[in-house]
Amino acid sequence: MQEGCIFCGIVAGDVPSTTIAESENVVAFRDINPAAPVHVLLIPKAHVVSSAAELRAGHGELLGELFELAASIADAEGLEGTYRVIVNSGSGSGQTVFHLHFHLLGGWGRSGSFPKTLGDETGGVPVN
Ligand code: DGP
Repeated sequence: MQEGCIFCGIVAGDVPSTTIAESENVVAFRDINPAAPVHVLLIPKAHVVSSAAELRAGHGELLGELFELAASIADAEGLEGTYRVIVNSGSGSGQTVFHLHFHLLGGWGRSGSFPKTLGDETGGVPVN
């Protein structure tokens, strides 16, 4: 637990959140400011690293666990395998909370109404 970290506060139960799923080392809760019909944050329970730039090969098992939980949440939310997982690393990319987290975004439906530019959900950077 890192002093002053809002996500550590959520894991500890000191900060309220809508937790929807957890596994041994990962917890998932709804984003307070949703940018898609389904917007869930997945975080390691421990303050392992502050941002994705600090991830190393040794974190592989944790990341596998996290992506497995993301897939099961997507199933439970009816996303049928159609979703985005986004990670902002560094304040210049839009990162505002410095406890590693992944955004699971989806629920746009099959209408083709999903954002065509990567990052539209959180800022907007053209893909091409
Ligand atoms: P990022 O910009 O990638 O660092 O994403 C941080 C996200 O965390 C942002 O979408 C808003 C969300 N957030 C910040 N504080 C809270 C909180 O206290 N509760 C919840 N549920 N989400 C939060």
